[in-house]
Amino acid sequence: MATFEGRFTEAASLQIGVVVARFNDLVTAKLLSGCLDCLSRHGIDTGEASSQLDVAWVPGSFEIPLVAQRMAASGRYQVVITLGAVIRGDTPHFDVVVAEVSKGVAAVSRGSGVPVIFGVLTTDTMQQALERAGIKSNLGWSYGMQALEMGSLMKALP
Ligand code: INI
Repeated sequence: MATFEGRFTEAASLQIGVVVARFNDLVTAKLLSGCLDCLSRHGIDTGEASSQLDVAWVPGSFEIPLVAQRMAASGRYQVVITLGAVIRGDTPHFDVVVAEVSKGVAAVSRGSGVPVIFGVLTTDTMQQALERAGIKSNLGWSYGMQALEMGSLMKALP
């Protein structure tokens, strides 16, 4: 029997692409900074001149799957992280955007074979989103951990 697990100590061998939505950037910029903090403290070079990490900004979460697909298909990245914040407010647009981004990210991941981390917050209020982006904890950090784990696991699997 073989058991496969991702490690958090293989950052040196990972190239990571991040797609982040500008919509609700009060939230998404905080998710990005939590995510980069996690990656940096695990050994990923997150500096301006880094050749290990690229960040692509898109207008909103609806556009995330297209750019994640381009990154995954490039062959350059072992893992792609998506970051967004869809806040219900009073608009039915919420359901459309959430359905498209969630299904789209899953389809990109399965279709490309590259793990794509789903870091899109879906909340009823801005307050709830901010709580998940740093006021209470920063889920951006968790998405960074999940990226390291999946990048490592996919390398380990036959
Ligand atoms: N995009 C988001 O990332 N979050 C939202 O809450 C949101 N709402 O509520 O409308 C949102 N809309 C924009 C959408 O993602 C696209 O950028 C836009 O429709 C253009 O295609």
